[in-house]
Formats: sequence, C-alpha cells, structure tokens
Amino acid sequence: MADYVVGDLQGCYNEFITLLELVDFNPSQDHLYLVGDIVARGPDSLSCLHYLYQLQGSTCITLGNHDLHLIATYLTHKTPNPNDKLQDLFASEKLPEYINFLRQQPLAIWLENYNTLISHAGLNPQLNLQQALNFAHQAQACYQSKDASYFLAKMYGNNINCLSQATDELTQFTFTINAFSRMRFVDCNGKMNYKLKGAANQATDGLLPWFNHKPQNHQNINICFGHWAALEGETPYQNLFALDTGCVWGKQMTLLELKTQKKHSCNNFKEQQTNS
Ligand SMILES: [Mn+2]
Repeated sequence: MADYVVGDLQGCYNEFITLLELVDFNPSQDHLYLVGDIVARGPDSLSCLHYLYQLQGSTCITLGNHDLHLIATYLTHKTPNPNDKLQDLFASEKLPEYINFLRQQPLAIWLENYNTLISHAGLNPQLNLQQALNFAHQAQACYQSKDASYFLAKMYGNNINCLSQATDELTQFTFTINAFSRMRFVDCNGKMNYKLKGAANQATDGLLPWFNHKPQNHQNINICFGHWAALEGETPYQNLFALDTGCVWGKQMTLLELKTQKKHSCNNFKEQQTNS
C-alpha cells in the first residue's frame, strides 16, 4: 500500500499511465493525489478525466486553474478556447458527470500522517496553514453550491491579490481561487503577481517566489504543488516539492511517493511542437 502525488497532467494521458505502471499503482490498495490541471493544452484531456472518474475511490485532485476554468466554461455556457484542445471532452455525453466529479474535489488537502499540504499553486504567504485550509474549505462550498456559476463567472479578478481585499464572500472566493490555483510570484508585501511565469531567479521589480516570502510559514510542513513548470522541479527547500515538470511542454511528468519521498518521472512521448 502506497500513497503518491502526481504533477500536472494537462491531458498527457499516455505519460500518466506509463508513470502509474512504472510504480505498479494498484487502485485497490494505493492512493493517488493529483496537484491539479488535469486538463487543457495537451493531447487527451478526455482520457485523463475519464480515468480519474472511474477510480474515484482511490484518487483525490486539488483543482488547478485549468480545471476551474473548465468548470466555469461549462457552467456559464461559454465556448472553450480551441488552444485548450478540449473539443473531444466537450463532445462527450459524459461531460456533465465529469464536471460534477470535478466539483466534488477540493482546493487543498492536508495529510496529517505525512505532515503534508497538497494544492495546485502552494501556500499563500499571507495565510498560515489553518487559515489556508479554512479558506479552501469555504471556497469549495461556493463552487459546490447552487450559486456556483455566479462565483465561478467572477473568479477572474486580477485586481484581488491580497488578503486585506477579501472582505466579503465573493472577494474571499476570488482571493482563495487565486491563491490556490494561480499564484507564483509575490511582491515584498506578499501581494500576488499574475503576470510573471518564468524561473524563480528571473524575478523582476522586487518580486519573489511565494515560498521565499515568510518561509517560516512552511518550515515545519511539507508542501506538494504544481502549476509552475519553469521551476523544473526545484525549490530551495527540501520540504517543498514542485511537481509540475512541464510534460505538456515536451519535458517530463513527475510522481512522488509520499512515504519514501522518492520521485519517478516519465519523459514526454512526443515533444510538443506548439506552446500556444
Ligand atoms: Mn496551473
């Protein structure tokens, strides 16, 4: 019996299955956590979702920005962006079930026995662990409520970048979604910057990676996160595990065994030609 965390799939189904076979993943005994961004940009988002839907008892996803965008697109009856390569998924008669399945997933998971937080983007430095878990739980209630489309239609608030702006239910929702699914760099006050996507050492304008602002917030816990392929799996802290290693951009998919902290990886089968 083993517990694993896998980085962003983004539709890279063949590499995902190869990794599971590599570690002999047995869904009747083992458990798989996913840091989110199951779908979008890669070749087979439909198969990724279908596989996870079938293994519901053995898997748990912390939703990423692409997963939330998919839910929002569906619930607000928008047309998906062709660049996301979700045509097969939107043509599937199972899409309503997949959307319901995704809406049951959390933004964050705390694993007491591994002293480990799992989320798509990490732990916002303006929040301690308990606050973060509370916020994630409250946001989850919003996207699971009958008013989900109201909240999700308004989650794209680039002007909401710090905790002090979270003054009501909607602004707290937007802050929480941004913190858990979009964060990479923050400024010297901990305010999130949504533009910069590069490597940690490419920061400009006084920005710094979220994990370098108040590192005392995470010095006693492990964090598994994805979302930031430009980190190439590296952070300055041995207790922080950056698991998005850019499979969809032609690099690798990474899977971590929680007990041993051993990483396994699978190279992209066919290097992607487009980065659009
Ligand atoms: Mn992401």
